[in-house]
Amino acid sequence: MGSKRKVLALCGGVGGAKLALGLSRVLGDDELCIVVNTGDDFTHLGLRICPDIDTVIYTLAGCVDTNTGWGRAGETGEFMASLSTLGGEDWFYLGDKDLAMHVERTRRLAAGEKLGSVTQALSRKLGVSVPVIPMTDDTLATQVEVEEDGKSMTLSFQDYFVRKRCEPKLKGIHFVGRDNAQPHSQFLANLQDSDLDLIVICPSNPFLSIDPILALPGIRGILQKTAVPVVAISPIIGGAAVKGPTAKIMAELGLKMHAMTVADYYQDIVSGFILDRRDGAEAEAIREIIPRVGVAQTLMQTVEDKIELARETLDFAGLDV
Ligand code: FO1
Repeated sequence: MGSKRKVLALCGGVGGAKLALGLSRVLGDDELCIVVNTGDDFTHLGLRICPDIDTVIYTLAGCVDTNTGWGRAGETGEFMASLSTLGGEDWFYLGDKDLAMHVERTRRLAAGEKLGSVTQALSRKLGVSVPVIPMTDDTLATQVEVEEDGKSMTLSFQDYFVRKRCEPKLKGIHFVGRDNAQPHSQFLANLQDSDLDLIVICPSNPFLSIDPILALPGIRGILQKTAVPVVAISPIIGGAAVKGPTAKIMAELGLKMHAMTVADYYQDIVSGFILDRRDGAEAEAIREIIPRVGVAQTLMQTVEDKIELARETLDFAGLDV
């Protein structure tokens, strides 16, 4: 291995966490920092739930439920079943093991600890040594404008995503608190580090998972101006989303399911873009708007796939691998 590398990864939930795992296997703990979306966070049953942070931690700790991509492997549902029997709110599934995470996080936050410090403590307890940082210690909440039965309404992200299973027609996305939420100090320190070699935008949903990070005051401007390479990996594979409601959401926002749509969305902040082989025909057109375009196998089913995409991303950016 050559000299030390320094990489900052911006990450949402399931798809992003997979590449974060690959990067963590290729880079040392002092070479990688993962900044995670907290726009999906909410308070439910009195507990502070941070789905994307937990997805990243569980994935890196090797205890994520690989069927869903979120929650813990080998989970039991005694709490949920009992809650259901009592007529409690059971639309958001909290497994017994996962529940402990939310209880301990809520206790620490109530005692005055900041989310970043809580996240670091809990991830360390689960054996994760690479820094996992919430994008902010403050509250920036993703809300959606939807139309249901001819009526317009505003829903919190999890109400829309889980309770209503993304069924209402999506009209718009807002980030409540965006003007007052400060980027996490470690996030800013990494962005301003003169040794930083690369910023990776993981293959998460650009509109729901990455945009909240970019919406924090100053972040988009820093990315537009930085001399550090910024490389985004397209979450679209073969003109489709790997999983989940991305296709429906993009159609409702009037966007085509093409890698080009994502490239277009990121063009003012990235210097490089990696798309899947299956979308390779779009590479030439994307080169017109982003200087460097690479093609790779971006479907990450196995750990080896995740490591390989991480290696290809670093190599694409000219870093030693
Ligand atoms: N997603 C679901 O579709 N249904 C659930 O009941 C659910 C519970 C849940 C609990 C903890 C957690 O960390 C994530 C959970 N998710 C669930 C996933 C989550 O809503 C979304 O995947 C993310 O917010 C989008 O990145």
